[in-house]
Amino acid sequence: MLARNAQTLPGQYFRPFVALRWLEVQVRTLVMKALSQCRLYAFVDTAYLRGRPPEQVAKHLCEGGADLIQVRAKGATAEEVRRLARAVLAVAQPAGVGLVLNDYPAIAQELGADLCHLGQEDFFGAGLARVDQLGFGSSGLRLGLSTHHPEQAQRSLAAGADYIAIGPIYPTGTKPTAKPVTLEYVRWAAANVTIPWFAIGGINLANLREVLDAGARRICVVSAILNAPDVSDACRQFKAQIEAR
Ligand code: TZP
Ligand code: MG
Repeated sequence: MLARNAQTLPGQYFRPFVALRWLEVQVRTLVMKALSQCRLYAFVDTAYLRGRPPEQVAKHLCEGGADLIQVRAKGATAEEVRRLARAVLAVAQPAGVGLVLNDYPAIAQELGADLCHLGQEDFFGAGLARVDQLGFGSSGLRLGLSTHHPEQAQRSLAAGADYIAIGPIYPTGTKPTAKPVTLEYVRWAAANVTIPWFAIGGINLANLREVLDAGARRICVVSAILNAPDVSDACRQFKAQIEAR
């Protein structure tokens, strides 16, 4: 942190002080929180846009206090994903909200996203064993992995994932074929996972409390936010309950 009190500085240092202070503010607003400090992970999922412009939804998520936004576009072409991610990034990054791109590590790297998210099959099924094999190099791109079982969590940690998702906790229309992992897996994660982890799947304002009671500190929410009449307000309600812990 720079000197807080410019009045105590001799005159010749005042201009550099102001310039550095300005730079500090610019950097801080452009940089997302540490993952460990991210509590609410929201989505721009094309399945729930219903004609709304993605940048408008992203703006509402940011205003409501989302710490991370994932761009998820199942069935879209790579070019559509690129366009969508670029639009959301232009809103999220200046707001200090991290952008996670689902499924497309090369596009995530190309656009300067903060993170990429992959499923177990996308990563281990492609023959990868360690995150550094993705060749992110000095780009600073980080990786999150979905997990559905303690063994998958353990191998994801060993691979060097930056965070893992634990779910789906409950049945969910967003991933209708996935078998719920139940709160049992949340309790296991709370006792055993040593990197940031997010509970996901079927979480809404009515069951959030029991997910937090089971030990989750970080929550992913897709449909309960994107289907809410007021996206910002829904985010605020999730954030308030999560941060009350
Ligand atoms: N991975 C596990 S469950 C899930 C994903 C992407 C969907 C979560 O969506 P929702 O609408 O919050 O249940
Ligand atoms: Mg995937």
